[in-house]
Amino acid sequence: MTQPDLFGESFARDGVAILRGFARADDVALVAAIDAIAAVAPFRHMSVPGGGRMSVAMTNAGTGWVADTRGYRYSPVDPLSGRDWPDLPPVFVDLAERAARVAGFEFLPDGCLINRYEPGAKMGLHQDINEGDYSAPIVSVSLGLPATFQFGGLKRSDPVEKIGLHHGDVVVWGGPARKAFHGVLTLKAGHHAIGGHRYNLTFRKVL
Ligand code: MD6
Ligand code: FE
Repeated sequence: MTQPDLFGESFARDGVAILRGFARADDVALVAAIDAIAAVAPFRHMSVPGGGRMSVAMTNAGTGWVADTRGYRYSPVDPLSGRDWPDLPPVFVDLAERAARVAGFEFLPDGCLINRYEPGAKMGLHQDINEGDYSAPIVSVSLGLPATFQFGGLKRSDPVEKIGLHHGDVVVWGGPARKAFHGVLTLKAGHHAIGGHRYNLTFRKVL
């Protein structure tokens, strides 16, 4: 899939569809839903097995992804409160289903990891390999400040390609790309109507 786009970049990778601006029409409702989730399950900087803390602040809806010094896993419960993560809001599920359908996937997510990047935050190269079903794609929604996403290969040492992700862009990622290494470069400071940060929603089918 080669997609010339609004920003003059094109990107082609089997299993990856970039839907430019797909979530823009729902941005106000999406941010309101993020705020409602964060009021119950606040953003926090999780610890990682190496002993550090992630620069990206995270929370979840549905089945949640958690990190601590013991490792990475999914949990129905927010370890901060001991209660279930907030439910996936309908505006989230509807967007993820529609984006997946446009990209050719039948997809009903059961979890959403919500990442908040303040300027200076980044996410190192990683694979998403804690889910139960790799036939399901991941749907990834970017809101707010733009970021540079890195797509690599199936080995950490494979070369990476950079792509700009802007407010409202949705990436649907599955099939042969499902276990590709990827990361996000350090977020640059800037101004955006939703605030001086970037949100990323990654929808998964965990169970
Ligand atoms: C981010 N996204 O965009 C981090 N993972 O902030 C991810 O780690 C990611 O966007 C799997 C599939 C799509 C993604
Ligand atoms: Fe990821």
